[in-house]
Amino acid sequence: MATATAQVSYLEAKKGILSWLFSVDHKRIGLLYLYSLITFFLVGVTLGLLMRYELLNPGKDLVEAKTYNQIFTLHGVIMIFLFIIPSIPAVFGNFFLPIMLGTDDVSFPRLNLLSWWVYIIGAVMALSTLVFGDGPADTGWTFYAPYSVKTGTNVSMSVLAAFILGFSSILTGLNFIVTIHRLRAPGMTFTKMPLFAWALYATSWIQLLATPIIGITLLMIVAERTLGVGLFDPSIGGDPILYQHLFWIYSHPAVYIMALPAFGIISELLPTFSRRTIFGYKAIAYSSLAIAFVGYFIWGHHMFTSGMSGTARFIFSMLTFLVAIPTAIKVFNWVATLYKGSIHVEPPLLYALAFIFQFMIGGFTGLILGALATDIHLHDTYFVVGHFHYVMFGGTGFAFFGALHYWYPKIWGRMYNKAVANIAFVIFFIGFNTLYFPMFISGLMGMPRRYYDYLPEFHVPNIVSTVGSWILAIGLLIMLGNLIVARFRGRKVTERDPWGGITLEWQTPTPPPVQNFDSLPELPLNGPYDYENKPQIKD
Ligand code: HEM
Ligand SMILES: [Cu+2]
Repeated sequence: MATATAQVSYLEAKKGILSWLFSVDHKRIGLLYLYSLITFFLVGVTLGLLMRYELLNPGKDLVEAKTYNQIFTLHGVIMIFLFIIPSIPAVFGNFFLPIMLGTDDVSFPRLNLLSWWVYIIGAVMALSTLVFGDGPADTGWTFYAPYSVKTGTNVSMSVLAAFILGFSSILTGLNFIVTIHRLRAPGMTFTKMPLFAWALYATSWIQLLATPIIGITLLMIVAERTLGVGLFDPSIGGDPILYQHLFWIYSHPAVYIMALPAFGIISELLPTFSRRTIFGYKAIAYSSLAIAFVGYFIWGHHMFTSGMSGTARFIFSMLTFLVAIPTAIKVFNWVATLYKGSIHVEPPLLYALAFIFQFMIGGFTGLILGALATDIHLHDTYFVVGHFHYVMFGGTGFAFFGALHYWYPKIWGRMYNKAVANIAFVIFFIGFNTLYFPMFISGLMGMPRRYYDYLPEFHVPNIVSTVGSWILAIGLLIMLGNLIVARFRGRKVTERDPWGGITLEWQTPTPPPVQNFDSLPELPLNGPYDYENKPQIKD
Protein backbone atom coordinates (compact mmCIF):
# COMPACT_ATOMS: atom_id res chain seq x y z
CA MET A 1 0.00 0.00 0.00
CA ALA A 2 1.71 3.13 -1.13
CA THR A 3 1.35 6.44 0.63
CA ALA A 4 -0.49 9.05 -1.38
CA THR A 5 0.55 12.07 0.64
CA ALA A 6 3.54 12.12 2.92
CA GLN A 7 2.23 12.63 6.43
CA VAL A 8 3.76 15.13 8.83
CA SER A 9 5.62 13.55 11.69
CA TYR A 10 4.37 13.94 15.24
CA LEU A 11 7.41 16.16 15.88
CA GLU A 12 6.40 18.69 13.26
CA ALA A 13 2.64 18.48 13.39
CA LYS A 14 2.28 21.37 15.78
CA LYS A 15 4.76 23.90 17.05
CA GLY A 16 5.22 25.74 20.31
CA ILE A 17 5.71 24.73 23.90
CA LEU A 18 1.97 24.62 24.62
CA SER A 19 1.44 22.13 21.83
CA TRP A 20 3.68 19.85 23.86
CA LEU A 21 2.51 20.60 27.41
CA PHE A 22 -1.12 19.99 26.46
CA SER A 23 -0.66 17.38 23.79
CA VAL A 24 -2.84 14.30 23.95
CA ASP A 25 -0.62 12.44 21.47
CA HIS A 26 0.79 9.41 23.30
CA LYS A 27 4.16 9.95 21.61
CA ARG A 28 4.52 13.51 22.80
CA ILE A 29 3.38 12.53 26.29
CA GLY A 30 6.04 9.84 26.29
CA LEU A 31 8.64 12.47 25.53
CA LEU A 32 7.31 14.85 28.19
CA TYR A 33 7.85 12.01 30.61
CA LEU A 34 11.29 11.34 29.19
CA TYR A 35 12.55 14.88 29.66
CA SER A 36 11.13 15.23 33.15
CA LEU A 37 12.33 11.79 34.25
CA ILE A 38 15.87 12.42 33.10
CA THR A 39 15.90 15.77 34.91
CA PHE A 40 14.86 14.20 38.20
CA PHE A 41 17.20 11.28 37.63
CA LEU A 42 20.11 13.73 37.36
CA VAL A 43 19.05 15.39 40.63
CA GLY A 44 18.97 11.94 42.23
CA VAL A 45 22.39 11.08 40.80
CA THR A 46 23.80 14.31 42.22
CA LEU A 47 22.50 13.39 45.66
CA GLY A 48 24.01 9.91 45.23
CA LEU A 49 27.39 11.41 44.36
CA LEU A 50 27.18 13.67 47.42
CA MET A 51 26.55 10.64 49.63
CA ARG A 52 29.41 8.71 48.09
CA TYR A 53 31.67 11.70 48.67
CA GLU A 54 30.65 11.83 52.31
CA LEU A 55 31.47 8.13 52.62
CA LEU A 56 34.92 8.44 51.08
CA ASN A 57 36.47 8.50 54.57
CA PRO A 58 35.19 7.57 58.01
CA GLY A 59 33.95 10.57 59.97
CA LYS A 60 32.57 13.75 58.50
CA ASP A 61 33.74 14.75 55.02
CA LEU A 62 30.98 17.01 53.84
CA VAL A 63 27.67 16.97 55.70
CA GLU A 64 26.22 16.45 59.17
CA ALA A 65 24.49 13.23 60.17
CA LYS A 66 21.00 14.70 59.87
CA THR A 67 21.70 16.21 56.46
CA TYR A 68 23.01 12.85 55.27
CA ASN A 69 19.77 11.23 56.42
CA GLN A 70 17.78 13.78 54.46
CA ILE A 71 19.94 13.29 51.40
CA PHE A 72 19.50 9.52 51.26
CA THR A 73 15.79 9.89 51.85
CA LEU A 74 15.34 12.41 49.05
CA HIS A 75 17.62 10.34 46.82
CA GLY A 76 15.47 7.27 47.50
CA VAL A 77 12.18 9.13 47.02
CA ILE A 78 13.34 10.65 43.73
CA MET A 79 14.84 7.46 42.36
CA ILE A 80 11.88 5.28 43.32
CA PHE A 81 8.82 7.47 42.80
CA LEU A 82 10.06 9.93 40.19
CA PHE A 83 12.40 7.79 38.15
CA ILE A 84 12.25 4.04 38.28
CA ILE A 85 8.53 3.39 38.84
CA PRO A 86 7.34 5.56 35.96
CA SER A 87 10.45 5.06 33.77
CA ILE A 88 9.85 2.42 31.10
CA PRO A 89 6.02 2.35 31.05
CA ALA A 90 5.57 6.12 31.09
CA VAL A 91 8.20 6.84 28.45
CA PHE A 92 8.47 3.84 26.14
CA GLY A 93 5.13 2.29 27.01
CA ASN A 94 3.39 5.52 26.14
CA PHE A 95 5.36 6.04 22.99
CA PHE A 96 5.44 2.50 21.62
CA LEU A 97 2.63 0.41 23.08
CA PRO A 98 -0.06 1.80 20.74
CA ILE A 99 2.28 1.51 17.75
CA MET A 100 3.28 -2.04 18.62
CA LEU A 101 -0.39 -2.98 18.87
CA GLY A 102 -1.10 -1.34 15.53
CA THR A 103 -3.36 1.43 16.79
CA ASP A 104 -3.30 5.22 16.80
CA ASP A 105 -3.32 6.08 20.51
CA VAL A 106 -4.07 4.78 24.00
CA SER A 107 -7.70 4.37 25.03
CA PHE A 108 -7.88 7.53 27.13
CA PRO A 109 -5.54 10.16 25.68
CA ARG A 110 -6.70 12.91 28.02
CA LEU A 111 -6.24 10.77 31.12
CA ASN A 112 -2.80 10.07 29.74
CA LEU A 113 -1.99 13.78 29.67
CA LEU A 114 -3.51 14.12 33.14
CA SER A 115 -1.17 11.41 34.41
CA TRP A 116 1.83 13.47 33.32
CA TRP A 117 0.50 16.62 34.96
CA VAL A 118 -0.23 14.75 38.16
CA TYR A 119 3.30 13.38 38.01
CA ILE A 120 4.73 16.90 37.71
CA ILE A 121 2.62 18.14 40.62
CA GLY A 122 3.82 15.24 42.78
CA ALA A 123 7.41 15.82 41.73
CA VAL A 124 7.27 19.51 42.56
CA MET A 125 5.78 18.66 45.95
CA ALA A 126 8.52 16.13 46.69
CA LEU A 127 11.25 18.61 45.78
CA SER A 128 9.52 21.51 47.56
CA THR A 129 10.54 19.93 50.88
CA LEU A 130 13.97 21.40 50.12
CA VAL A 131 12.55 24.85 50.86
CA PHE A 132 9.37 24.30 52.91
CA GLY A 133 9.10 23.14 56.50
CA ASP A 134 12.13 21.73 58.25
CA GLY A 135 13.66 20.30 55.13
CA PRO A 136 13.24 16.95 53.36
CA ALA A 137 12.20 13.92 55.39
CA ASP A 138 15.03 12.08 57.16
CA THR A 139 13.21 8.77 57.53
CA GLY A 140 14.44 6.85 54.51
CA TRP A 141 12.15 6.43 51.50
CA THR A 142 10.26 3.76 53.46
CA PHE A 143 8.87 6.32 55.98
CA TYR A 144 8.91 3.75 58.78
CA ALA A 145 6.70 4.56 61.76
CA PRO A 146 6.90 5.56 64.54
CA TYR A 147 9.90 7.72 63.59
CA SER A 148 8.09 9.17 60.57
CA VAL A 149 5.27 10.23 62.89
CA LYS A 150 7.59 11.99 65.30
CA THR A 151 10.41 13.58 63.32
CA GLY A 152 10.27 17.34 62.77
CA THR A 153 11.34 17.15 59.12
CA ASN A 154 8.77 17.64 56.38
CA VAL A 155 7.50 14.06 56.20
CA SER A 156 3.90 15.13 55.52
CA MET A 157 4.80 16.85 52.27
CA SER A 158 6.99 13.97 51.03
CA VAL A 159 4.31 11.46 51.86
CA LEU A 160 1.58 13.50 50.17
CA ALA A 161 3.82 13.78 47.13
CA ALA A 162 4.12 10.00 46.97
CA PHE A 163 0.33 9.78 47.38
CA ILE A 164 -0.22 12.11 44.42
CA LEU A 165 2.35 10.29 42.31
CA GLY A 166 0.41 7.10 42.91
CA PHE A 167 -2.50 8.50 40.90
CA SER A 168 -0.23 9.11 37.96
CA SER A 169 0.89 5.50 38.10
CA ILE A 170 -2.68 4.22 38.39
CA LEU A 171 -3.82 6.27 35.38
CA THR A 172 -1.01 4.87 33.24
CA GLY A 173 -1.81 1.31 34.30
CA LEU A 174 -5.53 1.75 33.68
CA ASN A 175 -4.90 3.21 30.25
CA PHE A 176 -2.64 0.36 29.18
CA ILE A 177 -4.97 -2.38 30.37
CA VAL A 178 -7.90 -0.93 28.43
CA THR A 179 -5.74 -0.21 25.39
CA ILE A 180 -4.46 -3.77 25.28
CA HIS A 181 -7.91 -5.23 25.68
CA ARG A 182 -9.75 -2.91 23.31
CA LEU A 183 -7.46 -1.39 20.70
CA ARG A 184 -5.29 -4.15 19.26
CA ALA A 185 -5.21 -4.10 15.44
CA PRO A 186 -7.23 -6.79 13.63
CA GLY A 187 -5.23 -10.02 13.78
CA MET A 188 -3.16 -8.88 16.74
CA THR A 189 -4.30 -11.56 19.15
CA PHE A 190 -2.92 -11.75 22.67
CA THR A 191 -0.38 -14.36 21.67
CA LYS A 192 0.78 -12.25 18.73
CA MET A 193 1.52 -9.25 20.90
CA PRO A 194 5.16 -8.30 21.34
CA LEU A 195 6.53 -9.34 24.73
CA PHE A 196 6.96 -5.70 25.70
CA ALA A 197 3.16 -5.37 25.54
CA TRP A 198 2.79 -8.49 27.69
CA ALA A 199 5.20 -7.10 30.24
CA LEU A 200 3.32 -3.80 30.37
CA TYR A 201 0.06 -5.67 30.72
CA ALA A 202 1.26 -7.55 33.81
CA THR A 203 2.79 -4.37 35.20
CA SER A 204 -0.40 -2.39 34.69
CA TRP A 205 -2.40 -4.76 36.85
CA ILE A 206 0.05 -4.27 39.68
CA GLN A 207 -0.08 -0.50 39.24
CA LEU A 208 -3.84 -0.60 39.35
CA LEU A 209 -4.31 -3.00 42.24
CA ALA A 210 -1.36 -2.36 44.55
CA THR A 211 -0.90 1.40 44.39
CA PRO A 212 -4.10 2.26 46.34
CA ILE A 213 -2.70 0.38 49.35
CA ILE A 214 0.33 2.62 49.63
CA GLY A 215 -1.88 5.65 49.04
CA ILE A 216 -4.05 4.88 52.06
CA THR A 217 -1.08 3.91 54.20
CA LEU A 218 0.67 7.19 53.50
CA LEU A 219 -2.49 9.14 54.27
CA MET A 220 -2.59 7.32 57.60
CA ILE A 221 0.87 8.71 58.36
CA VAL A 222 -0.37 12.22 57.61
CA ALA A 223 -3.46 11.67 59.76
CA GLU A 224 -1.31 10.50 62.63
CA ARG A 225 1.09 13.43 62.28
CA THR A 226 -1.54 16.12 62.03
CA LEU A 227 -4.49 14.76 64.03
CA GLY A 228 -2.65 12.52 66.49
CA VAL A 229 -4.77 9.44 65.67
CA GLY A 230 -2.99 6.42 67.17
CA LEU A 231 -2.43 4.18 64.16
CA PHE A 232 1.24 3.27 64.09
CA ASP A 233 2.85 4.94 67.09
CA PRO A 234 2.72 2.57 70.10
CA SER A 235 2.87 5.46 72.58
CA ILE A 236 -0.61 6.49 71.45
CA GLY A 237 -1.94 2.98 70.95
CA GLY A 238 -0.73 2.29 67.39
CA ASP A 239 1.21 -0.62 65.94
CA PRO A 240 4.43 0.07 63.99
CA ILE A 241 4.51 -3.45 62.58
CA LEU A 242 1.15 -2.79 60.95
CA TYR A 243 2.81 0.05 59.06
CA GLN A 244 5.55 -2.25 57.80
CA HIS A 245 3.01 -4.79 56.58
CA LEU A 246 0.95 -2.18 54.75
CA PHE A 247 4.02 -0.54 53.29
CA TRP A 248 5.50 -3.74 51.89
CA ILE A 249 2.20 -5.16 50.66
CA TYR A 250 2.53 -2.41 48.07
CA SER A 251 6.25 -2.00 47.87
CA HIS A 252 7.17 -5.56 47.15
CA PRO A 253 4.77 -5.79 44.17
CA ALA A 254 6.16 -2.37 43.25
CA VAL A 255 9.56 -3.91 42.59
CA TYR A 256 7.83 -5.77 39.78
CA ILE A 257 6.43 -2.49 38.50
CA MET A 258 10.12 -1.64 38.18
CA ALA A 259 11.36 -5.00 36.87
CA LEU A 260 8.68 -6.39 34.52
CA PRO A 261 8.82 -3.57 31.94
CA ALA A 262 12.59 -4.05 31.83
CA PHE A 263 12.10 -7.74 31.10
CA GLY A 264 9.86 -6.63 28.26
CA ILE A 265 12.57 -4.38 26.84
CA ILE A 266 15.14 -7.17 26.93
CA SER A 267 12.71 -9.48 25.16
CA GLU A 268 12.53 -6.95 22.31
CA LEU A 269 16.23 -6.19 22.05
CA LEU A 270 17.50 -9.76 21.95
CA PRO A 271 15.44 -11.00 18.97
CA THR A 272 16.26 -7.86 16.97
CA PHE A 273 20.00 -8.05 17.50
CA SER A 274 20.25 -11.81 17.11
CA ARG A 275 17.78 -11.92 14.20
CA ARG A 276 16.04 -14.79 15.78
CA THR A 277 12.62 -15.69 17.12
CA ILE A 278 12.53 -15.35 20.87
CA PHE A 279 12.97 -18.70 22.55
CA GLY A 280 9.88 -19.69 24.56
CA TYR A 281 7.52 -16.83 23.70
CA LYS A 282 4.67 -18.17 25.77
CA ALA A 283 6.88 -19.02 28.73
CA ILE A 284 8.13 -15.44 28.81
CA ALA A 285 4.66 -13.97 28.36
CA TYR A 286 2.96 -16.05 31.03
CA SER A 287 5.85 -15.89 33.46
CA SER A 288 5.26 -12.12 33.62
CA LEU A 289 1.76 -12.80 34.86
CA ALA A 290 3.05 -15.45 37.25
CA ILE A 291 5.61 -13.03 38.68
CA ALA A 292 2.98 -10.33 39.07
CA PHE A 293 0.73 -12.77 40.91
CA VAL A 294 3.23 -14.48 43.21
CA GLY A 295 4.76 -11.07 43.88
CA TYR A 296 1.76 -10.22 46.03
CA PHE A 297 2.50 -12.89 48.61
CA ILE A 298 6.11 -12.36 49.56
CA TRP A 299 6.23 -8.93 51.17
CA GLY A 300 7.14 -10.43 54.54
CA HIS A 301 10.73 -11.04 53.42
CA HIS A 302 11.38 -7.38 54.22
CA MET A 303 10.37 -8.01 57.82
CA PHE A 304 12.25 -11.13 58.90
CA THR A 305 13.86 -9.22 61.76
CA SER A 306 10.68 -7.43 62.89
CA GLY A 307 9.55 -10.14 65.29
CA MET A 308 7.18 -12.09 63.03
CA SER A 309 6.35 -15.63 64.08
CA GLY A 310 8.69 -18.40 62.99
CA THR A 311 5.95 -19.93 60.83
CA ALA A 312 5.28 -16.68 58.99
CA ARG A 313 8.99 -16.16 58.38
CA PHE A 314 9.39 -19.68 57.04
CA ILE A 315 6.45 -19.28 54.66
CA PHE A 316 7.57 -15.90 53.37
CA SER A 317 11.06 -17.26 52.76
CA MET A 318 9.66 -20.24 50.82
CA LEU A 319 7.40 -18.06 48.70
CA THR A 320 10.27 -15.73 47.92
CA PHE A 321 12.16 -18.64 46.41
CA LEU A 322 9.10 -19.51 44.37
CA VAL A 323 9.18 -16.20 42.50
CA ALA A 324 12.73 -16.94 41.38
CA ILE A 325 11.39 -19.70 39.16
CA PRO A 326 9.47 -17.63 36.58
CA THR A 327 12.30 -15.10 36.67
CA ALA A 328 14.90 -17.74 35.92
CA ILE A 329 12.69 -19.06 33.09
CA LYS A 330 13.05 -15.70 31.41
CA VAL A 331 16.81 -15.62 31.80
CA PHE A 332 17.16 -19.12 30.32
CA ASN A 333 14.96 -18.10 27.40
CA TRP A 334 16.99 -14.97 26.71
CA VAL A 335 20.25 -16.87 26.71
CA ALA A 336 18.73 -19.54 24.47
CA THR A 337 17.59 -16.78 22.08
CA LEU A 338 21.16 -15.56 21.71
CA TYR A 339 22.51 -19.06 21.22
CA LYS A 340 23.33 -19.60 17.53
CA GLY A 341 21.72 -16.29 16.68
CA SER A 342 23.28 -13.95 14.17
CA ILE A 343 24.49 -11.45 16.73
CA HIS A 344 24.76 -7.79 15.73
CA VAL A 345 26.74 -5.96 18.37
CA GLU A 346 25.16 -2.52 18.59
CA PRO A 347 24.84 -0.16 21.58
CA PRO A 348 21.33 -1.32 22.59
CA LEU A 349 22.48 -4.95 22.68
CA LEU A 350 25.36 -4.03 25.00
CA TYR A 351 22.86 -2.60 27.46
CA ALA A 352 20.75 -5.74 27.18
CA LEU A 353 23.73 -7.99 27.89
CA ALA A 354 24.77 -5.82 30.83
CA PHE A 355 21.20 -6.08 32.05
CA ILE A 356 21.33 -9.88 32.08
CA PHE A 357 24.69 -9.91 33.86
CA GLN A 358 23.75 -7.34 36.49
CA PHE A 359 20.20 -8.46 36.99
CA MET A 360 21.51 -11.96 37.70
CA ILE A 361 23.80 -10.59 40.40
CA GLY A 362 20.87 -8.60 41.76
CA GLY A 363 18.62 -11.66 41.63
CA PHE A 364 21.02 -14.07 43.25
CA THR A 365 21.86 -11.68 46.06
CA GLY A 366 18.10 -11.30 46.43
CA LEU A 367 17.86 -15.01 47.12
CA ILE A 368 20.59 -14.68 49.73
CA LEU A 369 18.47 -12.00 51.39
CA GLY A 370 15.29 -14.02 50.90
CA ALA A 371 16.82 -16.96 52.76
CA LEU A 372 15.77 -16.46 56.35
CA ALA A 373 19.04 -17.45 58.00
CA THR A 374 21.36 -15.29 55.93
CA ASP A 375 19.02 -12.32 56.01
CA ILE A 376 19.22 -12.15 59.79
CA HIS A 377 22.91 -11.34 59.37
CA LEU A 378 22.61 -9.14 56.29
CA HIS A 379 19.45 -7.15 57.05
CA ASP A 380 20.06 -3.39 56.93
CA THR A 381 23.68 -3.77 55.87
CA TYR A 382 25.35 -2.49 52.70
CA PHE A 383 24.66 -5.88 51.16
CA VAL A 384 21.07 -4.71 50.75
CA VAL A 385 22.18 -1.43 49.18
CA GLY A 386 24.31 -3.39 46.71
CA HIS A 387 21.45 -5.77 45.98
CA PHE A 388 18.78 -3.22 45.20
CA HIS A 389 21.03 -1.01 43.12
CA TYR A 390 21.97 -4.07 41.05
CA VAL A 391 18.31 -4.86 40.47
CA MET A 392 16.91 -1.37 40.02
CA PHE A 393 19.80 0.47 38.43
CA GLY A 394 21.91 -2.35 36.94
CA GLY A 395 18.67 -3.98 35.82
CA THR A 396 15.87 -1.54 35.08
CA GLY A 397 18.12 1.51 34.71
CA PHE A 398 20.27 -0.26 32.11
CA ALA A 399 17.19 -1.56 30.30
CA PHE A 400 15.87 2.01 30.21
CA PHE A 401 19.05 3.32 28.61
CA GLY A 402 19.15 0.32 26.26
CA ALA A 403 15.60 1.15 25.16
CA LEU A 404 16.57 4.77 24.67
CA HIS A 405 19.41 3.77 22.34
CA TYR A 406 17.18 1.26 20.55
CA TRP A 407 14.23 3.50 19.78
CA TYR A 408 16.25 6.71 19.47
CA PRO A 409 16.31 6.77 15.64
CA LYS A 410 12.58 6.01 15.48
CA ILE A 411 11.70 8.73 17.98
CA TRP A 412 13.79 11.55 16.53
CA GLY A 413 14.74 10.43 13.04
CA ARG A 414 18.41 10.89 13.91
CA MET A 415 21.20 8.51 14.81
CA TYR A 416 23.72 9.09 17.57
CA ASN A 417 27.43 8.43 17.18
CA LYS A 418 27.71 4.70 17.80
CA ALA A 419 31.41 4.67 18.65
CA VAL A 420 30.86 7.28 21.36
CA ALA A 421 27.82 5.34 22.56
CA ASN A 422 29.96 2.21 22.91
CA ILE A 423 32.68 4.06 24.81
CA ALA A 424 30.11 5.65 27.11
CA PHE A 425 28.61 2.24 27.73
CA VAL A 426 31.95 0.71 28.71
CA ILE A 427 32.72 3.52 31.17
CA PHE A 428 29.20 3.41 32.56
CA PHE A 429 29.39 -0.36 32.99
CA ILE A 430 32.79 -0.30 34.70
CA GLY A 431 31.71 2.60 36.89
CA PHE A 432 28.51 0.86 37.88
CA ASN A 433 30.20 -2.34 38.99
CA THR A 434 33.04 -0.51 40.74
CA LEU A 435 30.48 1.55 42.60
CA TYR A 436 28.18 -1.21 43.76
CA PHE A 437 30.10 -4.49 43.92
CA PRO A 438 32.20 -3.43 46.93
CA MET A 439 28.93 -2.89 48.81
CA PHE A 440 28.41 -6.65 48.94
CA ILE A 441 31.78 -7.00 50.61
CA SER A 442 31.33 -4.21 53.15
CA GLY A 443 27.83 -5.56 53.78
CA LEU A 444 29.10 -9.06 54.47
CA MET A 445 31.67 -7.50 56.79
CA GLY A 446 28.76 -5.99 58.68
CA MET A 447 28.69 -2.35 57.61
CA PRO A 448 25.20 -0.98 58.35
CA ARG A 449 23.35 1.16 55.79
CA ARG A 450 21.93 4.66 56.30
CA TYR A 451 24.84 6.12 58.32
CA TYR A 452 27.06 9.03 57.32
CA ASP A 453 29.97 7.48 59.22
CA TYR A 454 31.58 4.03 59.53
CA LEU A 455 34.30 2.13 61.35
CA PRO A 456 37.83 2.30 59.87
CA GLU A 457 37.82 -1.40 58.91
CA PHE A 458 35.29 -0.62 56.16
CA HIS A 459 37.48 2.04 54.57
CA VAL A 460 38.83 0.19 51.52
CA PRO A 461 35.54 -0.94 49.93
CA ASN A 462 34.19 2.56 50.49
CA ILE A 463 37.06 4.22 48.69
CA VAL A 464 36.62 1.87 45.74
CA SER A 465 32.90 2.53 45.70
CA THR A 466 33.28 6.31 45.71
CA VAL A 467 35.84 6.21 42.90
CA GLY A 468 33.34 4.01 41.02
CA SER A 469 30.68 6.68 41.43
CA TRP A 470 32.94 9.15 39.63
CA ILE A 471 33.60 6.73 36.78
CA LEU A 472 29.89 6.08 36.45
CA ALA A 473 29.13 9.80 36.38
CA ILE A 474 31.63 10.31 33.55
CA GLY A 475 30.06 7.48 31.53
CA LEU A 476 26.61 8.91 32.11
CA LEU A 477 27.64 12.39 31.00
CA ILE A 478 29.21 11.07 27.81
CA MET A 479 26.15 8.94 27.09
CA LEU A 480 23.64 11.75 27.59
CA GLY A 481 25.90 14.28 25.87
CA ASN A 482 26.11 12.03 22.84
CA LEU A 483 22.33 11.63 22.72
CA ILE A 484 21.70 15.35 23.12
CA VAL A 485 24.16 16.29 20.39
CA ALA A 486 22.66 13.69 18.07
CA ARG A 487 19.20 15.18 18.53
CA PHE A 488 20.39 18.26 16.62
CA ARG A 489 23.42 17.14 14.65
CA GLY A 490 23.08 13.38 14.32
CA ARG A 491 22.90 11.66 10.96
CA LYS A 492 19.35 11.85 9.60
CA VAL A 493 17.51 8.55 9.57
CA THR A 494 14.66 8.16 7.12
CA GLU A 495 14.56 4.41 6.66
CA ARG A 496 11.83 2.75 8.63
CA ASP A 497 13.86 -0.05 10.05
CA PRO A 498 17.43 0.95 10.90
CA TRP A 499 18.06 -2.08 13.16
CA GLY A 500 16.27 -4.75 11.15
CA GLY A 501 13.57 -5.09 13.80
CA ILE A 502 10.29 -6.79 13.08
CA THR A 503 7.65 -5.50 15.51
CA LEU A 504 5.18 -2.97 14.10
CA GLU A 505 6.97 0.22 15.13
CA TRP A 506 9.56 -0.61 12.47
CA GLN A 507 6.92 -0.49 9.75
CA THR A 508 5.91 3.09 10.49
CA PRO A 509 7.63 6.07 8.88
CA THR A 510 10.57 7.51 10.83
CA PRO A 511 9.69 9.56 12.84
CA PRO A 512 6.07 8.34 13.00
CA PRO A 513 3.18 10.52 11.79
CA VAL A 514 0.54 11.71 14.25
CA GLN A 515 -1.73 8.78 13.37
CA ASN A 516 1.24 6.40 13.68
CA PHE A 517 0.75 4.46 10.42
CA ASP A 518 0.54 5.49 6.80
CA SER A 519 -0.65 2.08 5.65
CA LEU A 520 -2.10 -1.03 7.22
CA PRO A 521 0.73 -2.76 9.10
CA GLU A 522 1.50 -6.34 8.19
CA LEU A 523 1.67 -8.88 10.99
CA PRO A 524 4.34 -11.57 10.75
CA LEU A 525 2.73 -14.98 10.28
CA ASN A 526 3.94 -16.79 13.35
CA GLY A 527 4.02 -14.32 16.18
CA PRO A 528 5.91 -11.07 16.58
CA TYR A 529 9.49 -12.33 16.10
CA ASP A 530 9.05 -14.48 13.02
CA TYR A 531 12.25 -13.67 11.16
CA GLU A 532 11.65 -16.43 8.61
CA ASN A 533 8.50 -14.72 7.34
CA LYS A 534 9.58 -11.17 7.88
CA PRO A 535 7.13 -8.70 6.28
CA GLN A 536 8.52 -6.67 3.40
CA ILE A 537 9.01 -3.16 4.69
CA LYS A 538 8.60 -0.38 2.16
CA ASP A 539 10.68 2.74 2.66
C1 HEM B 1 25.15 7.71 40.56
C2 HEM B 1 24.18 6.96 40.89
C3 HEM B 1 23.87 6.54 42.32
C4 HEM B 1 24.64 6.62 43.45
C5 HEM B 1 26.04 7.17 43.58
C6 HEM B 1 23.87 6.08 44.54
C7 HEM B 1 24.30 5.96 45.85
C8 HEM B 1 23.50 5.64 46.92
C9 HEM B 1 23.90 5.69 48.29
C10 HEM B 1 25.29 6.06 48.80
C11 HEM B 1 22.83 5.35 49.06
C12 HEM B 1 22.73 5.37 50.58
C13 HEM B 1 23.07 4.11 51.22
C14 HEM B 1 22.87 4.23 52.70
O1 HEM B 1 23.46 5.11 53.35
O2 HEM B 1 22.10 3.40 53.19
C15 HEM B 1 21.75 5.09 48.17
C16 HEM B 1 20.48 4.70 48.56
C17 HEM B 1 19.46 4.41 47.69
N1 HEM B 1 19.51 4.45 46.30
FE1 HEM B 1 21.07 5.07 45.19
N2 HEM B 1 22.65 5.68 44.06
C18 HEM B 1 22.62 5.94 42.70
C19 HEM B 1 21.59 5.67 41.83
C20 HEM B 1 20.38 5.09 42.20
C21 HEM B 1 19.35 4.68 41.28
C22 HEM B 1 19.42 4.80 39.76
C23 HEM B 1 18.33 4.18 42.04
C24 HEM B 1 17.01 3.61 41.60
C25 HEM B 1 16.78 3.18 40.44
C26 HEM B 1 18.72 4.29 43.42
C27 HEM B 1 17.93 3.92 44.49
C28 HEM B 1 18.28 4.06 45.82
C29 HEM B 1 17.41 3.78 46.94
C30 HEM B 1 15.96 3.31 46.86
C31 HEM B 1 18.13 4.01 48.10
C32 HEM B 1 17.65 3.80 49.53
C33 HEM B 1 17.33 5.10 50.20
C34 HEM B 1 16.99 4.81 51.61
O3 HEM B 1 17.79 4.15 52.29
O4 HEM B 1 15.91 5.24 52.03
N3 HEM B 1 19.97 4.84 43.49
N4 HEM B 1 22.18 5.27 46.86
CU1 LIG C 1 10.43 -7.62 48.40
